[in-house]
Amino acid sequence: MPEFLHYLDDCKFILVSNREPYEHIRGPRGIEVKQPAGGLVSALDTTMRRIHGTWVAWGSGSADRETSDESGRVQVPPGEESYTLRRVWLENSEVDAYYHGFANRSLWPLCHMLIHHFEYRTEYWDRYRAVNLRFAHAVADEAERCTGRSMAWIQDYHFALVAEFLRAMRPSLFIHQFWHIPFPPPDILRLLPSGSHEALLRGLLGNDLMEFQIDRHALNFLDCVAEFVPDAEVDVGDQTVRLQDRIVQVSAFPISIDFEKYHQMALCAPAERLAQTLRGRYAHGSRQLGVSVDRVDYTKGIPERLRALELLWSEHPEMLGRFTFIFVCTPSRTNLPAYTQLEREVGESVLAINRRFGSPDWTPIVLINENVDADLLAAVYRAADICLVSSLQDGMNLVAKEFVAAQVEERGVLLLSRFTGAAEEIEGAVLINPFNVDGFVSAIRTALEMPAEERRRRMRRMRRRLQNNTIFDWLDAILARGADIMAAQRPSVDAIAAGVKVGG
Ligand code: ADQ
Repeated sequence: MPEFLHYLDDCKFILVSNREPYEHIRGPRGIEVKQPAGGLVSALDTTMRRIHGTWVAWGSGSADRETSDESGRVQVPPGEESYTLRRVWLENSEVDAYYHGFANRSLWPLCHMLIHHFEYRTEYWDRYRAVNLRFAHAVADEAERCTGRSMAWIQDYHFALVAEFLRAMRPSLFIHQFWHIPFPPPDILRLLPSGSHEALLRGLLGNDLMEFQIDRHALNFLDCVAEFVPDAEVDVGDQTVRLQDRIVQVSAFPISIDFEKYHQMALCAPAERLAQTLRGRYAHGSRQLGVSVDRVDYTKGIPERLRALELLWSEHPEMLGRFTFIFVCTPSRTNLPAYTQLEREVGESVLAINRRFGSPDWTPIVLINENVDADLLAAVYRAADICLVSSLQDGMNLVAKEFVAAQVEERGVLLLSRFTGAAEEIEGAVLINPFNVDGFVSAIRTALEMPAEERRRRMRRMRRRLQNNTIFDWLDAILARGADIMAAQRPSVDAIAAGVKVGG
């Protein structure tokens, strides 16, 4: 892991995300601490422990209030206390309108260009603004507590308006934001009621640096700014926006995973034993093993994947019994009807496929409907011969990268939707268009029939790429770029601090 402290010099680092890294929960045995699963939280937590920054997040745990001080602050991790977690309190009605509402019913489908799922309510937008303002106040307060310049790093689409609010409160703060999901072109963003698409863009232009997964998303953002923010000057070649007297830089930084961790988890003896057991059970003889892993989400192309499998087995009966598919599919966002309905549909389709094609010695699809620990996932990835990622749109898709990192025997073929950020970054996968079911079916056949040597060649190429582009390289690139821009801004920031108008 690279050392990040030197980028920050004497400046305080404030991270902002919707989810908190530690939740205090009241359980039968008293208060317990829970760390949410996920590679991103764990990589950011490791970094925060080293740089002793402050993490501002929604205090969502049932015992969060009683474990924090009157400003919502608590030292974490428990027992180590190396950085500050500053919790922001939200009422249930605010979570409904800001998080389940504007973030997940409006922005999420819009950014993924799945507009039939797009819903907008004035209340969603009003609450989103109010919650973003509250987060901005919390960050400004944290920045106030230190003498030097601070750097605020905002995560994701829950906080499109925070940077602009913050800039008005603390003009000298360095603010940047990583947008984890795609950014839509102007014709899609204009579905937001007039006024709110411009407000959203102005919110993001409060940043000094806007970070996207891939260039295409950055270019969509620049196109939207050119179209909807009349006083902004966009330079597409330089990827900058001039707004009033400020320059906003826009860039792509493809996120990744902790490659070494996944590699080691897949390599260890228990994972090897489990992979053998799985192969013995589901892929004996010439039978192969397929895998897919996702949250149940309409962006992930799950019905499209099931349709392709159904068509494969109905149109090519010689493929019956040739492979078993492990479908790891965790329910998510279960308070939104679109998600519960999809979960029901997935369960029903799997049952129907298994009834139609299964035989006494073969179950075509094994559905695992729950959250699976990362070390178990690593063993499943290791055991597989093919992995299907069929997102209709996806910012990056970390499952694709985890599969590659866990393929220690270099046997597996990655079938990857061309609409994922990962498809634009790594070479060696078999690319698919999930909307083209016949193409999808023939790609599955190609993968199943691919000779071992070609599989190895492709997998090696992808592994080499990911080994040198881990989540820590991603963090390093972002912080290095932030530090460069901060250094270049120093004279004008000093002038702001001194109350002098630059060039005046
Ligand atoms: P997600 O939409 O959640 O992330 P993805 O990038 O695939 O999508 O990450 C999912 C993570 O959850 C992976 O680490 C995976 O292992 C884990 N996961 C999924 N199902 C699981 C299960 N059943 N059990 C255990 N773990 C499971 C958003 C964007 C992506 C972007 C990431 C990071 O939508 O495009 O890649 O953020 O920026």
